[in-house]
Amino acid sequence: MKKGLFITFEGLEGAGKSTQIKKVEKHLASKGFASIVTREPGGTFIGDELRDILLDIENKDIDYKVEALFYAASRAQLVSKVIKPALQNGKFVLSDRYIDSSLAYQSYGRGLPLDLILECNKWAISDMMPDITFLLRLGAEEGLRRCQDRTADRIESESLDFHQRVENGYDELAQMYKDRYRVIDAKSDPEIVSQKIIEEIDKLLATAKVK
Ligand code: T5A
Repeated sequence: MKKGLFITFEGLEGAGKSTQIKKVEKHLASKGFASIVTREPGGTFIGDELRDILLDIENKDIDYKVEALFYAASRAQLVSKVIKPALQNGKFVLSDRYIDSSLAYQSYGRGLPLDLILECNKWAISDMMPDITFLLRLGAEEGLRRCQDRTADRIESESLDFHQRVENGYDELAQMYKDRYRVIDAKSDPEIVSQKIIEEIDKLLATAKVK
């Protein structure tokens, strides 16, 4: 069965994930590879409904367990309806956030047990892990500063302390999953960031012998 590559982008708010995904999509297209772009939470009808609930600033009293389960539910729907079929059709999937966001935000940020968040999400994604994960590394203060011109959603409006716990969480995850993670300094100009990401993707294409 044909199988495309599954590439995820992680990092704090304002790290530049969406900006970089557009560049990667273009690069892949220039090499003749078809890709789809997904974002989390959301990307399906059910997922978008959950996204509205999760990001609505009015829902301040949402229980952390419910928050974690809603993110996992949105992901389960996305994997079964969009990601899995696309990969099976030989497409590349570029996902703006995935399982690592739940590990970073719901475990390191909220303080929920890492093993439970991991297990529940592995079940949600039917063990469909990314081939490679780019962590766009940027300090929490800088990331929030980049987003200050727009209205903050429920997670973005959390304290700096929360965002710093998420930042540290990502650093730990990058150590834990060294083989899968590529840590990219996201402070530089978007073109420089993009060059580094594309170099890594080209290496992966060469080793994965994708045709
Ligand atoms: N969440 C999500 C969880 O808690 N658990 C989960 O399991 C999941 C999946 C999603 C929220 O949900 C949380 C995390 C999030 O808080 P969202 O709106 O989808 O909310 O938020 P983000 O994914 O964080 O999207 P952002 O738009 O905030 O960040 P991006 O995509 O990383 O940044 P981007 O590309 O939009 O750029 C932001 C700004 O910075 C500029 C851009 O022009 C833009 O203005 N920029 C740069 N400026 C200088 N230098 C660069 N290199 C730049 N790159 C981009």
